Amino acid sequence: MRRALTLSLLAAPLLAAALAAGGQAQQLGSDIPKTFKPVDGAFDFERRSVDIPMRDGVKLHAVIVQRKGLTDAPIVLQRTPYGAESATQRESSSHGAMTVRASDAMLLDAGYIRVYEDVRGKYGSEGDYVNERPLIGPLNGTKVDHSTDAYDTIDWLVKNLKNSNGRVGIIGTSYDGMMAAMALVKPHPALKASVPMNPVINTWMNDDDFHGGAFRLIGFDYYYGQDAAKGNAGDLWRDAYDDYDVFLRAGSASDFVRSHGLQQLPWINRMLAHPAYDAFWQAQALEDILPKQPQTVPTLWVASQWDQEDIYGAIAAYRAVSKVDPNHVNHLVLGPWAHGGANGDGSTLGAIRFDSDTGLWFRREVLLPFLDAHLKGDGAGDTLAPVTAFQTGSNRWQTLPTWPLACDATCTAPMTKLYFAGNGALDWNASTANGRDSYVSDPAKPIPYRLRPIRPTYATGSTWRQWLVDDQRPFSDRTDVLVWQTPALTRPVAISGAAVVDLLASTTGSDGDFVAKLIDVYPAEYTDKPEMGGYQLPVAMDILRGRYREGFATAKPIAPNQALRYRIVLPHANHVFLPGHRIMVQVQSSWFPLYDRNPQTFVPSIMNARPGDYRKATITVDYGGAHGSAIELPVVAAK
Ligand code: PG9
Repeated sequence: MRRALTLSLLAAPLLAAALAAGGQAQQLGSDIPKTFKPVDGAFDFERRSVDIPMRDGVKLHAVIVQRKGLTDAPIVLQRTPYGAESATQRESSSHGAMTVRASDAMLLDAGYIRVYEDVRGKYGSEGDYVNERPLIGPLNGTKVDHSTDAYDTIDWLVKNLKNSNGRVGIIGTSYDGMMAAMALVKPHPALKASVPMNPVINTWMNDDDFHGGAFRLIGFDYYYGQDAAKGNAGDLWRDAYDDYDVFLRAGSASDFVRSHGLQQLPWINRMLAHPAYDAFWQAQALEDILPKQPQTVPTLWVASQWDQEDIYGAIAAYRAVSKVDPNHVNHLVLGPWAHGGANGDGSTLGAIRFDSDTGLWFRREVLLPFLDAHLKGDGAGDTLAPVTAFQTGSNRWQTLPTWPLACDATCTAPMTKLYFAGNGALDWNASTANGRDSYVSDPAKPIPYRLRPIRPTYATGSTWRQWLVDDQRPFSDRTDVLVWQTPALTRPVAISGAAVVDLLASTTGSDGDFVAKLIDVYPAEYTDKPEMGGYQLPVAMDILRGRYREGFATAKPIAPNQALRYRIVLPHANHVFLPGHRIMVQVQSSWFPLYDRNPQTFVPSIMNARPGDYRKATITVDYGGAHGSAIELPVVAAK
């Protein structure tokens, strides 16, 4: 080593002398070849990118992945605003299954041609991106929408993929699930199956952006990432570690928007301009649009019981299309998952265990047989029950003839009531003694929706996806949270459907929010998992903005100090409260910063509330007698 160094030190002056005497310096080219031809002959898959022309001349970018040597193969399409190229670049591998996420690997292995397409205007696709582009109609005067784009894409695929069998399915989760739902509006004849998973069906009505009329502040991160760039704009800046501090400092939703320059994003302005469920939102409601025509494409609607983003859409759409389904081609799956949980390992969610990998079971036993029946065969092999639902608590799958199994908020028959009573009791019988409980709701100290510090939704290490199963104990002993609970149950109580918390309540303010939680309280000592002793598992929770208690289309002030009814319809659940457990209800008036604070003083738009509008209010909940506050439960026989 030392010898080589000595030689090169000796050689350097000689080389310099030779160059000075007129010798030629070596010319350098680029180390980067003009093209690099990958050596992929041994790969077990083929991948190529194409640009597919739409009826208006715009080209949409798509990536096609398939096992090598496939013939007569069905196609599964996914239309996405999140990047078709990256969806197929999970690992750099010679094995196709490694390049896509696990749930897609199953489809590649099963001999499907997988196609991922960027929706118009995003990533590699031309055209204008319109967030949740409304279908052609009053809100869309162009000649294109996601239904026509799906149609044109399918048309191109069956004509150009020579190894296809001409049968196409469409699948997707969340936004991509909405794409799978929109493809059902005037579907292409080659579309033989659709799988909308946790689809956005109505972003105002309890999907991503509003719940019960309360506005979700956490959406700003999503829209910045999605709308501030054609690809992904990255993360919205913060000035504190804890989002509770970030949003409390900012003020109202529109204050936050201005402080971050988000008024440059048209969709955000549209949300701020339409706080109520007005014609703008009503005209986009897919649960109203889809049933306008008979539904003939076999569809598997996939819902998650603890979906922190789109908890409403799949069940609402399934129920709506079931009314126009002459051939019974619609199916529903309800699993014990968070948003998108069906695509991954479904053994646990937060601290909750399900005794098996429910995601894998769904994909193997439901999804694949469903797709095989309709895309490899003519549908005759579809033996799926109308509804496949996981019963949480007992931790087993059930096949059901319909959903909801019990009567629920939309039935005329009564549900089973558990009445609020004195001393924080919940009673199957209406108590004769009237009573009332109160708390002070202070917008200067809103109740955090989960334990602080609250990290931005999409931050690295964020546990946002499991917040709907967070232990509710830290909230039950706050003075601004009211709690009612049963004694330990002596028999199982099973529910299938949407419970309703029916409050008879008054406020000293002229507006206010009501958050209601249906909770399964674990026994104080729990042998299976000691650390779960006393855990307060939220089975279903939601919020109602008081100004909409008579209807979502128009905001109305609340008459102060008058006992009025507030019906908080909770998300659907298929759950059994086991013997030894208790049923609990919690009521409170803020859930921050998931939802913007209600100033508790009526203002035309809470989006624009000014600092002086936010005032303390005393909330009083009345109980006693048959018409006092209660929770209505969709009780079914516990098997
Ligand atoms: N739930 C996501 C979404 C947010 C906002 C609008 C549309 C969709 C998603 O995961 O796609």
